[in-house]
Amino acid sequence: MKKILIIGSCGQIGTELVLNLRAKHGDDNVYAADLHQTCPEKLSGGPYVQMDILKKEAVRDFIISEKISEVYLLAALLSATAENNPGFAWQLNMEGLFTILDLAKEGYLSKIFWPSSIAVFGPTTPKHNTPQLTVMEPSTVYGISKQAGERWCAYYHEKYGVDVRSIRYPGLISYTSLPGGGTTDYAVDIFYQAKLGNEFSCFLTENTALPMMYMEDAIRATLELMNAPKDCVKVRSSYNLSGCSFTPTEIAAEIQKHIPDFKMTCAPDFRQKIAETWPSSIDDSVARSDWGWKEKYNLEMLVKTMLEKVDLTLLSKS
Ligand code: NAD
Ligand code: AKB
Repeated sequence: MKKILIIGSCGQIGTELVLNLRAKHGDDNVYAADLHQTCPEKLSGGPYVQMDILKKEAVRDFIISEKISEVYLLAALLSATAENNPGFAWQLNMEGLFTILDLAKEGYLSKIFWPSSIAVFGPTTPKHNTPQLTVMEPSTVYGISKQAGERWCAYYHEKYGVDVRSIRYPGLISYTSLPGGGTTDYAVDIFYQAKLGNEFSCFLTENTALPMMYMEDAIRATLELMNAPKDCVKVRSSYNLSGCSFTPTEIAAEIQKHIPDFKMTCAPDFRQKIAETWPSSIDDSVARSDWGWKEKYNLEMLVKTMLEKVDLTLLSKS
């Protein structure tokens, strides 16, 4: 049985990824790790370890002594938070990646997953149907760290044969945990305010279209990529992946089909500038042909599911 470690497991992606991997590989074989001292209730069905990815020697000791064979490295500062602390964002987003890539290079790990983002693209990138290979001049520290990370992943694969796999996730929408400081977070926050019966103040302008994806699709894509035969994974930087793209006006209109009184106003802040540099839609034809990716959720399904599942008690726990 392989042993899997998810670093940054208490976050938006990690919470769901741990549960999915445990269902597949057995609770005891999937270790959740995060900065938090205590294990969140949702992850208490299997092993949990308090871990700081920046404590390199402790991370190495744990992975080697526990004979971990696969790592999903999720710990990072996201776009909005990173802009407020660029130096630390660069340190966190890069140093941890080298620690894990080096362990794989030395033969301790057989496979790594490391997520990239649509933030690797920038203002000079074609905005619509952004291709897999295109101009990439990111203008945020988060985007720069993801682009550099992609190049290092490709380098470690090419030079040292490291089996590292990656997806450029769009903005992810989920109900299990709250998002962690991104530019796409409005598309999660909107559901809580709609269910509370509040007017929603959106930090982007009405017509800012961004690529988004429902979490179930993102987790399925991650597992499909990780399970794909090595030869099918031809892109070792990171794969474009598309779910559905929409604007704040479009998601609000879809919510109004279920909650007719729902109202949204827009008060753009610094995140608007970030969003303007990102694509509005993504061409993921390479992921489709290399490992058979196909999304399931469109905007209509996403909104219906989120309105059913969003749990307002999460707000008081955060
Ligand atoms: P998140 O902010 O919700 O979770 C990150 C987790 O990492 C948190 O639980 C945090 O406590 C933990 N963490 C932070 N510093 C740590 C450290 N030093 N050591 C160990 N753990 C630490 O983020 P997320 O949304 O789950 O994103 C996970 C990854 O996916 C990130 O690399 C992010 O860039 C990428 N990504 C996310 C999205 C999205 O929409 N959620 C989109 C594109 C890419
Ligand atoms: C963010 O907005 O920072 C993330 C992302 C798209 O990487 N959701």
